[in-house]
Amino acid sequence: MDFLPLIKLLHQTKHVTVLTGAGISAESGIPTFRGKNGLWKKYRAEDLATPSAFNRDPKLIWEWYDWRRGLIAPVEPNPGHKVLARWEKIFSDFALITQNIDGLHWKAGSKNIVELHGNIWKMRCTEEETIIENFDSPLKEIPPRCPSCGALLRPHVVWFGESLSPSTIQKAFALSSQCEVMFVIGTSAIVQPAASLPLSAAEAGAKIVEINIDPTPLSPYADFSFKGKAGEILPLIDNELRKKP
Ligand code: BV8
Repeated sequence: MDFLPLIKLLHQTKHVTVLTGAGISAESGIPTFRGKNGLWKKYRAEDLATPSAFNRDPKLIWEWYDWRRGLIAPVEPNPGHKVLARWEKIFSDFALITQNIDGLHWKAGSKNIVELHGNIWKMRCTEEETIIENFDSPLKEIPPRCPSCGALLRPHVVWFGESLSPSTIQKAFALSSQCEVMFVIGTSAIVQPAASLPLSAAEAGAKIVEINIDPTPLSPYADFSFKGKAGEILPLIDNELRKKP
């Protein structure tokens, strides 16, 4: 794989934005959504990750999130997450936008993260809208209840058919349309509005760098496309970047 043209570009680049999906956490042992033994294969997204599914059977939905929390709790960030945490320090203007709710970018040391779809370690009171951080795995009580008012808590994530928070989506589109280079790592680029972020970056003149084990609907728009695992390719690019230009 020839990284030189990209490395040359990155040595002249100040503003880098990265968009990640489930693929960057795959090498940490977390199943992706649409990949082999992907989460959705066992459950249809619209059956579980929707407000109507939660209203219909909050216990079932919390059993599903408790199961996913149990998958995520013991795993560690992989070299892909760690390189992005390092890049936050070496590029003067670096932003990380993730669709992942697993919190592994935080665990890897990234600080400047836009979590588009929320975080599985946060819960929200369905009455007071207060947000509570909870790392219990397994959950002590299913469904969990608000410690102050006793109302049902829900996962602080964005479900299908629910809008993203306006401030979050505005920030994500701003970071996309102002960057010089946008990395798109481990996403099938299907779920909206996340999948439109790279297109708005390209429209604004940014170079698109896609890293994925498979082609995606975004591949035709990518200026650089590296086919392979994020946890292997990002360290290779980083090694080249460390070499003096
Ligand atoms: C909204 C949190 C306004 C919850 C998630 C028809 C057309 C267009 C849009 C719609 C439509 N119908 C409905 C919509 C809107 C819908 C949507 O986009 N649906 C899709 C399915 C068509 N979007 C919404 O509902 C959004 N809200 O639009 O509000 C509105 C309201 C009402 C009606 C209309 C509009 C909310 C979307 C957010 C939903 N919540 N997660 C939870 O997780 O429980 S989405 C969830 O799925 C993830 O967060 C992520 O975003 C998505 C999964 O995608 P990826 O992360 O990309 O994962 P995937 O498995 O698909 O792919 C993994 C990739 O990695 C693959 O390409 C694979 O090759 C690669 N890979 C694997 N291993 C590696 C690797 N790459 C590198 N290295 C490896 N090792």
